[in-house]
Amino acid sequence: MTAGAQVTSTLEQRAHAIRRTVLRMCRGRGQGYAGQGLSLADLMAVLYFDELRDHDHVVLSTGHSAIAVFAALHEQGVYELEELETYGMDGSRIEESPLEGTPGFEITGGSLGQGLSQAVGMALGERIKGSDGRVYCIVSDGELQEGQVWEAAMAASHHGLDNLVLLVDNNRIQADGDTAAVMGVEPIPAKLVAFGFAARRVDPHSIPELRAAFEEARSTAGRPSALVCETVPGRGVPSFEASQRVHYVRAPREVWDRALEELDRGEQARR
Ligand SMILES: Cc1ncc(C[n+]2csc(CCOP(=O)(O)OP(=O)(O)O)c2C)c(N)n1
Ligand SMILES: [Mg+2]
Repeated sequence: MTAGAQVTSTLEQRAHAIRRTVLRMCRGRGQGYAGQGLSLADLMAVLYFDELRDHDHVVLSTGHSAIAVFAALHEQGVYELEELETYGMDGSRIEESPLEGTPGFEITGGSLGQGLSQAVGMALGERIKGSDGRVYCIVSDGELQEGQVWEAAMAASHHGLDNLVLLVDNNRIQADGDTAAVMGVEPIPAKLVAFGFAARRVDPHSIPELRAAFEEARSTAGRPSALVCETVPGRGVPSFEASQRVHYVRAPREVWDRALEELDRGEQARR
């Protein structure tokens, strides 16, 4: 196996572990943001286990997608699985949308559309300090309907923030249905290019493609980068991909048990 193939295989195993944690988190209370967690797992694996360096920041603008970050932080040893299984329960630190003080999170999520503005401030701050810190900001397609995102995009390119990478979770759905039907946001890369970004679409379920895109972003000078990730809600659990193309999943325990089995079968077939 080549060195690159070895890294891919290790990161794929991480992504699988992240997906398992996502399903176990939802199984606890029988509900959660399963679609987002499953579809962001590969991105989380590459971000947290290949891309991030010491001074870097992850700004999760899409607060409700925290489940994916929690699952990645479990892989890093920040959270125990037992605690993650209290996801969304009264009194738990593991909230569906995290707070600024929740370990591993830099901003309070929940009110959508604000994270890129905060990420721009952080990226500018890193540059002013003379630090090599980079900022990775995750926004959703639904958030792109908010004007504040585009003000922030304008500021990012005005300041030439090449230490900022915008990651768009373009899953093509939002709480009220298909994004294209609610209020279309495409063509996203062309819009971001017009705002001064180096922007491209990425298959976020291909580890090699993600790694190459991050590498390209790292070598882009003088402007921010954006990776428009064509995420598949529920990715990795075929029955979820087919029938849970929804914002939020509520289901009895057997459904989560079956999903875990499906996920493991898929992983065994891949190996
Ligand atoms: C400022 C703001 N407006 C409205 C909402 C209500 N809301 C919660 S999730 C959501 C859908 C947003 O779309 P997206 O993030 O693409 O949803 P997903 O693909 O993750 O289902 C909305 C409108 C909110 N949380 N914040
Ligand atoms: Mg969406």
